[in-house]
Amino acid sequence: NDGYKLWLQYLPFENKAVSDYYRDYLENISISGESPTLDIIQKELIIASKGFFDQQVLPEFSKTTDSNLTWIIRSEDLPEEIKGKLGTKLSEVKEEGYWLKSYQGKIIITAKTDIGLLYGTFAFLKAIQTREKLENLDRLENPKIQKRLLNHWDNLNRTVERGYAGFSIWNWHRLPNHIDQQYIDYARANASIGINGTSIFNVNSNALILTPEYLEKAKALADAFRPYGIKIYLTARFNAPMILDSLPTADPQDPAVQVWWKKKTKEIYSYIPDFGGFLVKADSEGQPGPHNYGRTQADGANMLADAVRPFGGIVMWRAFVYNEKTPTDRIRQAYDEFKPLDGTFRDNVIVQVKNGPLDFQPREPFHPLFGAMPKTPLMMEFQITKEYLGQETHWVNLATMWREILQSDTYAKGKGSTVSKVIDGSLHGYKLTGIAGVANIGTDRNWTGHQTAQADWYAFGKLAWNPDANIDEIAEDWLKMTFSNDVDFVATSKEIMLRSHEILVNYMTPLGLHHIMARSHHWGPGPWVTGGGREDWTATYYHKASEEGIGFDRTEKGSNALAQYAPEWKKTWGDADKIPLEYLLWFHRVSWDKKLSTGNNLWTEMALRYQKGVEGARWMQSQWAKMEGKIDQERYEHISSFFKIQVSEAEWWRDSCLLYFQQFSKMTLPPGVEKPKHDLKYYLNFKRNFVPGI
Ligand code: BDP
Repeated sequence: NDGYKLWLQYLPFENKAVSDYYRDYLENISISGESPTLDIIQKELIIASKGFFDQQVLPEFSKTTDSNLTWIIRSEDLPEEIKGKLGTKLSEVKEEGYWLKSYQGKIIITAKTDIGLLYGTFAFLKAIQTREKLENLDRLENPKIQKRLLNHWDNLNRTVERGYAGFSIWNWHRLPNHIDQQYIDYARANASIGINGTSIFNVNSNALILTPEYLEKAKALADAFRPYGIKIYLTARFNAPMILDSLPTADPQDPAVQVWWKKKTKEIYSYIPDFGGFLVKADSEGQPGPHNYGRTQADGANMLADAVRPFGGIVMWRAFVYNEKTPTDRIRQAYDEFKPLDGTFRDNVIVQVKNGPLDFQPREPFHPLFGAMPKTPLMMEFQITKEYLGQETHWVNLATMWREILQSDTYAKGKGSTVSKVIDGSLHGYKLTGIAGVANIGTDRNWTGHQTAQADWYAFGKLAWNPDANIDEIAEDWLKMTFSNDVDFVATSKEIMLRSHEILVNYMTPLGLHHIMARSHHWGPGPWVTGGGREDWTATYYHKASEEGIGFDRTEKGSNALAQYAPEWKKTWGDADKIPLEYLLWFHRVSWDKKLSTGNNLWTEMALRYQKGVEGARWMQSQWAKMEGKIDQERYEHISSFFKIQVSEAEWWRDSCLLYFQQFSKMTLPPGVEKPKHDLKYYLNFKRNFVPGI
């Protein structure tokens, strides 16, 4: 088992009793109606049964409901009598929702749309995979967020920006004629977790993607994904009119530019009638944008919004806008730029905001734009690929980090104004809602490099469907569906998952440290990174370590980025004695001998946390070792070997960071912290072994 089947393993039932129990529901199934999506439902049930029953049982399908125990049927087609019995609750099922209902000994999977039926079928199969009792099933679900997207940062040459699982799965050369089975399995996996959109190209875009040759390829993918409820989106390079048609400008106020985008958009819709819209990275890290013409982000976004509006498309405009001219603090820029524009965007624009104000660090406070733009829909951007979290070889459960962000309180409308309520639209009454995850998928057989990084893809989908979903349950379901229902296995592995994020933060960036990774490729420690063209791309800019202390003062005495948050936060985060230690050095600059709430001084606390992180990684490894024999050997060993990397890299982070910071603290390592394996010089030179990155 190489992991290719993800969480859709449909592993054989463990014994006859379990098999007999579910058999009745899987043997005879009625599917009312006809459509490509209903065909997919049928196929999925066959795949599942083949797995569950080891090829021994195949479902029989009928169009009529009759005696079958499982019904898959649109709500409008339900027999009147049953409609009556189900009552008004039936009308609570919305466009993409479904209702899984046990009714007089049958299981009824009903929905308004065929996509709802597909989601309902996956929910039914999940109930079986996780060994739920079916008799009392009563699950009515509607997605809380409308646009649930993966963002691929895939390039035309098939490299993937910040991709750690091989090359891009989009084989541009073979498209549009060859639709690889992997595309179909990709669509199945996404549909099984409710993802309904995919932006297939890098945000650092290439205008070529908008040319007929590539539109034809995108169309082929769109056609393949449509019956799975997945729409295609494309990234728009802001100066595409200049690149593709030699226009003298890309100024959004220039009528010729506006006409160009309108024509281009019409052309895209002629290939893909249900094209979702554009995703744009502008005025950031060298990407062209409205700033080049003295225009605002709203000017740029609105021009594209007007082009897609006649076709029902949207524009996802990223808030990751910053430049090298940051006077004091890079992390202030997005808020300073976007907040004054609140209410000036067209209603088919949604601003896509990263979870934190810097850039996908192992831990950041939530982005202050959440809660600050009541008149402009904001969507969340999470990074599923682990650029800053050990890339593909560290096991870290990202859902834990995402929950921390989603459940953070913005106080925008008083206590309880969580980020999740901002993005599900309920707080400000947004008409458009969305969430995006930067995909961690590549050509590796197991899709994601680390077997357990599949869990991040899975959890992203689940949180996109419901940002308040319980992440313990998500982890547990994923383990059962992916590996085994063995009680010990699930309990032990779940504990590893749920503790993994804090462990990683401890061995990488404890106490609110951030951006201390190696330059450019971002793999491994680099607290010494300094100089070069851009200060805001160095580590020293962020930690500011000296003999006096360490940390970035973001209070009123410093950059005052803290003022971008609600005043309630000032009370705790603004006070170095009250702030949770997790964020201390993010907001404060403190002396090495400062006494902390733990009773330790800063230096001792930092050293102990690094040590704790390493011990945590070793604990994860030793817990995992006990899992041998409980799952297939192939995946067990794959994960075991990655643990060797994770533990040694945790030690590398601890040793090199402590040696580096010790130059400033000038204090000895406290008891309990292991002596570094090498001297600082070794770690400084070590970086030379890496090719400066993509
Ligand atoms: C940073 C990545 C860079 C991306 C950028 C972005 O290092 O490769 O292009 O984010 O989100 O995290 O645009």
